Amino acid sequence: SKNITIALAGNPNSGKTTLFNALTGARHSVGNWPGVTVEKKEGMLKYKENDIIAVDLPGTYSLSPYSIEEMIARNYIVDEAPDVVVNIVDASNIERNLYLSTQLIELGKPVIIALNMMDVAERRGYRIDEKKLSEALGVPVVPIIATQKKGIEKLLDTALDIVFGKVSYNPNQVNYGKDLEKKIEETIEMLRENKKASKFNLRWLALKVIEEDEAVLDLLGIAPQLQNDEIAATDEISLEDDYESFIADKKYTYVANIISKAVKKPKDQGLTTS
Ligand code: GDP
Ligand code: K
Ligand code: MG
Repeated sequence: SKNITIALAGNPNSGKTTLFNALTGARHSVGNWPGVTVEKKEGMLKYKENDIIAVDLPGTYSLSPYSIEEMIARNYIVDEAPDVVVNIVDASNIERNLYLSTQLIELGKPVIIALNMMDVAERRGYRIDEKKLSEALGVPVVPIIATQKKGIEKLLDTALDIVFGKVSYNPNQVNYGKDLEKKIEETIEMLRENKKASKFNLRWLALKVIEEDEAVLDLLGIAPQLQNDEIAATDEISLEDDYESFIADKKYTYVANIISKAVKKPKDQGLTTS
């Protein structure tokens, strides 16, 4: 048995709080995140002899440095190092939700996708191949219906499998193309010399340095590198782009490609009544 911390992350209205309540029942406390008036919910449960702490992170569409909620979510994951990040994905809105998933996976902590609202997705005629989705992302995917407490045990068993090393965790990474991948490699090499970088996932950190993410540059004590001058030098990245939007576009393309393989959408989407 073990003490295990599970962070619940996902888009607003994906069902995080419903899942949190299903997991923890009345055994939870509500407070604020330090220094801000954003609600923090933390709860306890016992599962198969393990003491599990569940933390309901603020709902976000992204993990940029521009919003307090997004900073809280990402700082919690990178600084507090939960054993598992459960990413609640609204199956009825899957393409939009998976954009955040790609960002959560890049943080480097183990991610499990809890594919929620399966009832809604089915009613709307979506057919989601969970196995293909899991293979494409390289992370476990567990379908759930949080309001009916369906799939919760499977979700917890999957979390335990990861924590106890019964399944290996080898996520797939977004491929940003030859030019940017080379720059990521170079940036990682540069970061190996930075003591403050050592406790973070270097690929994630490198992407943030390239995006000139202010919070990460501050944290590492390095200046922006006038990246835009170098953009012109590559074939794949056009002058109008900045790295941040280039990287976001690549994530959207990656997600769209996964959706085309793993999800069948209803043909008459515009005509559904739900
Ligand atoms: P949060 O913003 O991520 O915390 O989302 P909530 O837990 O507040 O859920 C948003 C809404 O979706 C609420 O009305 C829930 O009752 C509903 N909901 C959550 N999970 C499910 C589900 O699996 N199926 C259905 N039909 N509704 C759900
Ligand atoms: K909400
Ligand atoms: Mg909530």
